[in-house]
Amino acid sequence: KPRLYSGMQPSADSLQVGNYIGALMQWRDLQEAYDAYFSVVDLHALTQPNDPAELREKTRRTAAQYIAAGIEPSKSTLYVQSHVAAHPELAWILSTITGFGEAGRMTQFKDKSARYGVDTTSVGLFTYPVLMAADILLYQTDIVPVGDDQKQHVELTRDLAERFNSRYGQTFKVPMPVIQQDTARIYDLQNPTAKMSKSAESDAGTLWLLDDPAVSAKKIMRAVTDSEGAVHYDREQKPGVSNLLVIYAALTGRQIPSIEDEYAGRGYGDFKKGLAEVVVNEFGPVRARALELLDDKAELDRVLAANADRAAEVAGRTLDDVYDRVGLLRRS
Ligand code: AQP
Repeated sequence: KPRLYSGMQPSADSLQVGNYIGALMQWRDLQEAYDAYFSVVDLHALTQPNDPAELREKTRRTAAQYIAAGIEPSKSTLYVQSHVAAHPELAWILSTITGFGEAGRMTQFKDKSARYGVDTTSVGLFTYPVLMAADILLYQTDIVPVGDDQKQHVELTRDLAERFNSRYGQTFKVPMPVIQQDTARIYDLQNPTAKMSKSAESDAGTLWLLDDPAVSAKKIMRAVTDSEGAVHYDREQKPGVSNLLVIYAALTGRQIPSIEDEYAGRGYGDFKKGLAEVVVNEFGPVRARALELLDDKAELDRVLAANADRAAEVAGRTLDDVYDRVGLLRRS
């Protein structure tokens, strides 16, 4: 089977609906046809300020939500990035073939460092894309499903793989990004032109997977719409209603026109009630399963350890090859 690699940062207690629709639903489908590696990228999360105890908890919670959403740890390799030491080890080697200017051109770094200011921007944030390249290349990955905000990082990964291969001989597979469609992009319920995001700090605009169902329903009923009163899709003129339609369609597997037809001549109240029901039905079981998994932390940790062993074996083979090729004297 071809290989797939993807991951998420444990940057909040709960994942949000954008993570579910934009990533987890696809991962769940793709794990059938691919030898899939899904990582909780905790080393990446260290590029933001973190409380240590909270980061540990968020890491477990993120893993539990992967499983609750249908990623099967017996089918896919679902592990915590820091459990496999080869990630930062390969990142170091790759950093020695990455240009300073090349890394400086990454738009995510430019955006975030502009936001934080130069004194609070870490070197870790600067080298984040190199660690991401290591994540992907360690597994001889064929495809990397990501949002379009990550496309540039996958391009860098490809450049680094090609550079290394041409300098030291064929070592890495050059991976392909698989960019999610625009219709899989979910926006903030209160500010429907901004991407829904774990770190947006807009609680009323974010549908959390682990929200109490009554809370999710209330957030949907209060979602920003417009004064037209007609349920139809128009991203430009009606971003709020369009966003709700996209969520509805994604969670039910229905086409948007069929949902528009169902709610033709009915108000937003009815439509939102319908969507609230869909959301509660979808996430109720996911939430229950995640909480159940989190009730038995020892078992969850055992599953993660076994998966990390599997990942470490594959990653270790690539790292060994790399160390040989660059000329490091191997310990006998
Ligand atoms: N709103 C979204 N719509 C569709 N897909 C989304 N993803 C994230 N938000 C949406 C996809 O989820 C995966 C994990 O990405 P992430 O960990 O960067 O998610 P985030 O919620 O955006 O988290 P942060 O911590 O707030 O990250 P930054 O700081 O990067 O914005 C990806 O596949 C992503 O496409």
